[in-house]
Amino acid sequence: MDVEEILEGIEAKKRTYLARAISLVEDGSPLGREVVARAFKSKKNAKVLGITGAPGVGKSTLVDGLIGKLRERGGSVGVIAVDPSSPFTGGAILGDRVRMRSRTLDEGVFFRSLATRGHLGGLSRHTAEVIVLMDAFGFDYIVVETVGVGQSEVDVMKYAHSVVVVLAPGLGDDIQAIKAGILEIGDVLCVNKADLPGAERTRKELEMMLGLKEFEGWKPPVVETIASSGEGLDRLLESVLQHQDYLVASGLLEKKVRESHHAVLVEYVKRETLDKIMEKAESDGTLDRILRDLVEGAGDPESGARALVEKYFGTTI
Ligand SMILES: Nc1nc2c(ncn2[C@@H]2O[C@H](COP(=O)(O)OP(=O)(O)OP(=O)(O)O)[C@@H](O)[C@H]2O)c(=O)[nH]1
Ligand SMILES: [Mg+2]
Repeated sequence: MDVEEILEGIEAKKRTYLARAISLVEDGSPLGREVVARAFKSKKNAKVLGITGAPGVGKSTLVDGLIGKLRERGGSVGVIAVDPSSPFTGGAILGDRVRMRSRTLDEGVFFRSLATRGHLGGLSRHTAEVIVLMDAFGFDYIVVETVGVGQSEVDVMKYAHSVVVVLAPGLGDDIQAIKAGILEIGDVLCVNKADLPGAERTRKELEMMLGLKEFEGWKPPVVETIASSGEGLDRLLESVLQHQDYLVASGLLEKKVRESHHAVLVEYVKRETLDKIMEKAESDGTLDRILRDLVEGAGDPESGARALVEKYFGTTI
């Protein structure tokens, strides 16, 4: 398969070509990179939603329910499930975590999971690239689900226009994680498992924390849901769509898009510089030599880094 054939397949909305392009991206193949670069130019402006939160709070169940609501409105949906903690792609663990129970036969829904394959930078970049491919394919909505509440989730959420942070009662760590900064990224806060004891308390804690913060323009609403029964899903979707409207009306969408391009650009520059330097230095033994010097006290990291940049770029930058 060549670039033209894959792009034509994607334009013609053939799912096998989209799947193939995503695999190429995951493999880091030059062909995949070329496809993404070309597909970028036929972007169609899908709405990108992010869903994040601690393991087991009900993200996948929520996504499944939201897909149902979006389908009722006639929208098509691409789903990307990102799992920074799992080294497996499509393996049993990830499969269980993210399986969309009822959507496998729906032509308007396309599901794909991405795992680390070793390095986190790659995962964030691959997510951005898969968003480009799904957008070129023409999905109305792209939903990105990430497991966990760490820095890599925050990185991935840069690509979403609206981010839903999901919590569930009884997970004390959740609130801690939020204090550590995840609140910064939530445009809508969802307290799922509202059928369980403690949901009320979690909601109140959130509202108290929100009350301590100042917001300009958009204050994240707190929405209670019971994803397993579908209760509250309409309100959740409504809040997300209101946020999208707000972004457009306030001109913030443009700023967000620009910021996400900036994040991707940084990832690409890293790949073109840092990743290449480290790969070369590792394969030709230079890294080994520099590290040995550091261990023996014969060198220092500053000079080592300069030597690496100079060696492979022929200049210090
Ligand atoms: N009681 C109750 N259980 C729920 C609710 N929503 C989801 N669950 C259950 O919680 C468990 C985890 O749900 P998932 O949707 O897989 O959660 P997740 O956040 O995607 O999990 P990870 O992908 O592993 O992080 C499942 O057994 C769900 O059936 C809810 O509203 N109430
Ligand atoms: Mg999940």
